[in-house]
Amino acid sequence: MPLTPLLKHLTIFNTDFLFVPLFIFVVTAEENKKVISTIGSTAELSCIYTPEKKFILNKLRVFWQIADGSKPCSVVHTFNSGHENQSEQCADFRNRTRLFQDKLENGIFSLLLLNVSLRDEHTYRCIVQKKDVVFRVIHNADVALKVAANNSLPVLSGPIRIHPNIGEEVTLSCNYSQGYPKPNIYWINRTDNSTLHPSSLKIIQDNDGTYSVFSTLKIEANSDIKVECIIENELLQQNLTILYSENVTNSNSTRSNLLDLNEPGAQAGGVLAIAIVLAGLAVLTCWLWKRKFSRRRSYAGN
Ligand SMILES: *C1O[C@H](CO)[C@@H](O)[C@H](O)[C@H]1NC(C)=O
Ligand SMILES: *[C@@H]1O[C@H](CO)[C@@H](O)[C@H](O)[C@H]1NC(C)=O
Ligand SMILES: *[C@@H]1O[C@H](CO)[C@@H](O)[C@H](O)[C@H]1NC(C)=O
Ligand SMILES: *[C@@H]1O[C@H](CO)[C@@H](O)[C@H](O)[C@H]1NC(C)=O
Ligand SMILES: *[C@@H]1O[C@H](CO)[C@@H](O)[C@H](O)[C@H]1NC(C)=O
Ligand SMILES: *[C@@H]1O[C@H](CO)[C@@H](O)[C@H](O)[C@H]1NC(C)=O
Ligand SMILES: *[C@@H]1O[C@H](CO)[C@@H](O)[C@H](O)[C@H]1NC(C)=O
Ligand SMILES: *[C@@H]1O[C@H](CO)[C@@H](O)[C@H](O)[C@H]1NC(C)=O
Ligand SMILES: *[C@@H]1O[C@H](CO)[C@@H](O)[C@H](O)[C@H]1NC(C)=O
Ligand SMILES: *[C@@H]1O[C@H](CO)[C@@H](O)[C@H](O)[C@H]1NC(C)=O
Repeated sequence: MPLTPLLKHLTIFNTDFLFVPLFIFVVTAEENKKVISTIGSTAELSCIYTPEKKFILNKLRVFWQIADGSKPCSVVHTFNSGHENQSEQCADFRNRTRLFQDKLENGIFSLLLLNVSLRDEHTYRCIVQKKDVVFRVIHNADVALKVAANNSLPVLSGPIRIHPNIGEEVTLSCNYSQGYPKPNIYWINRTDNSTLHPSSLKIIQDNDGTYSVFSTLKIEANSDIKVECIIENELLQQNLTILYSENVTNSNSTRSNLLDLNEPGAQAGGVLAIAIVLAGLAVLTCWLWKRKFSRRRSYAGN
């Protein structure tokens, strides 16, 4: 019984009929590329069409446009018959776009977009025309630009250079700013790699579109603390981690004794105490002597 559907599948898969849509799928996957770029960096939007022979530049047009269609202005970069013509370029892209001038004739029409910002998240379309008698489209490609932000590192804080007492409640806080897209946060106990649940977690989107994270973790210091805060950027497949590590004091009495012995005041106090004891002993000895003598004297006097 279970064999029948499986066999059916295999038969269908082997027919040439199914091979056609599969082939089409491969082509679309190649032409619709995704590029991930971080804020402030330069993105390369790829558009490559390798010709049989070199292109003649004054018979070539390259248009880079925003393909979304939602924006009022869609012109990103224009190369027309041997010259760049940015008269129609959207103000957003002014001075931020470059073609590989010396590679155009080899069919490399890729665009460099400088100083990427969150507003640049679009699907871009490259349209290449070649003139034989009239200009005709010979190639087009779409590139989806995804923008990520990771310009800062998480900041983790807790009690600094104060060893918490055993059993004491300790609060750690982990902040992160200006991430994009919305980050994930994890607290990990590095002693056994278990996940800890934050006591508070606030993720807010700032005016510039980036996200900030504020999280706290309350733990009971039952043993030495080794806790990590992880900020995950799923788009970049990147984890930013920061570790908090602090040893706890085994018992409060041991701690205070150790501390006291190391303090100069305590040493002076110790010396004073010994002096007082010695003085007391001296006084006692004197008194005993005196008593002995006076007894003798009175005996002698009798
Ligand atoms: C710390 O000292 C207090 C009183 O001195 C005592 O009640 C408490 O049990 C001590 N804690 C530990 C962990 O030794
Ligand atoms: C640039 O293109 C505009 C129209 O899009 C045209 O009016 C202008 O003459 C062109 N400039 C050059 C230098 O070709
Ligand atoms: C573009 O660059 C030119 C020269 O480098 C400069 O004069 C112009 O102000 C710049 N435009 C913008 C919008 O930054
Ligand atoms: C990059 O773009 C931002 C705005 O998105 C601007 O504030 C900054 O000055 C630009 N940096 C450079 C080097 O042009
Ligand atoms: C952000 O990501 C880029 C690319 O993955 C990496 O080169 C850079 O070091 C990262 N920045 C920070 C602050 O981690
Ligand atoms: C995190 O942000 C909160 C609220 O702004 C602040 O009280 C705390 O000190 C910050 N922690 C760190 C480690 O910067
Ligand atoms: C971390 O794991 C160790 C070992 O399982 C455990 O003893 C300790 O209490 C844990 N720390 C926290 C803060 O949960
Ligand atoms: C915890 O995970 C790290 C890598 O993420 C590994 O190096 C370490 O040995 C692990 N520790 C334990 C106690 O499983
Ligand atoms: C980041 O860390 C989390 C928690 O340990 C893990 O689930 C995730 O797979 C990590 N992501 C990457 C890209 O390493
Ligand atoms: C905690 O104690 C271990 C040895 O017991 C030492 O190696 C480590 O440096 C200490 N860590 C801190 C933060 O004091």
